[in-house]
Amino acid sequence: MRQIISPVVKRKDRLPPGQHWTDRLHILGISEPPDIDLSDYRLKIFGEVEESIVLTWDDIESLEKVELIADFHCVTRWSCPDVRWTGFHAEELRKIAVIKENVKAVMIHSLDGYTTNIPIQYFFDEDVIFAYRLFDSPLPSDHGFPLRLVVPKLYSWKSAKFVSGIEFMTENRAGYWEQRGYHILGDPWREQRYGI
Ligand SMILES: Nc1nc2c(c(=O)[nH]1)N[C@H]1C(S)=C(S)[C@@H](COP(=O)(O)O)O[C@H]1N2
Ligand SMILES: [Mo]
Repeated sequence: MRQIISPVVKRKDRLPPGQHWTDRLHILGISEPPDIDLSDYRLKIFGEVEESIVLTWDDIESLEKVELIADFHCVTRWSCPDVRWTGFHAEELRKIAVIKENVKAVMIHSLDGYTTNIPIQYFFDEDVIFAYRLFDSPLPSDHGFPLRLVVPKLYSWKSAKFVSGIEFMTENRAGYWEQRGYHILGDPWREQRYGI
């Protein structure tokens, strides 16, 4: 299996300003984890694509697997080092859907009603994956079962859990927390916690 070590773990300023290390992922979410039966699960790819695509769980498992090691930085100031995830690389989506050239951002949609927006160059980055395993176990429901995004270079509110949709957009648009005052980008090294 291909392994990616996110460049965030090799930075000289590995711990972003105003953060402290913790030894585990704390569970944060806007509601209880949704109940999901994998046979009913669907992942929709829509918006600015030539044709919308719907993937089943079998489709997702057949995508090339990749392992990612990355730190996880929550805007509430805890950071967890060396988290190991397994899933598929965001770039795999380019093999599945024809993404229009004028796309500027994606909106990730989740089964708990959560959304979050990511500029396209941050989404198609070397260390962005959709994960379905955490360390050596299937992704626990609290951490986003069955599928979550992992975006190591942004605060972890961008790492949406329970992902059900990926919407390609020609303009960046604010997601759930971004509408409620979180920064539109959220770069931890620039301390983009709140505000524009
Ligand atoms: N669907 C969904 N994804 C979400 C959230 C949420 O409320 N719903 N919270 C975000 C926030 S603020 C953080 S810090 C991380 C927490 O991930 P964890 O619970 O696996 O530690 O998930 C992010 N992804
Ligand atoms: Mo968070």
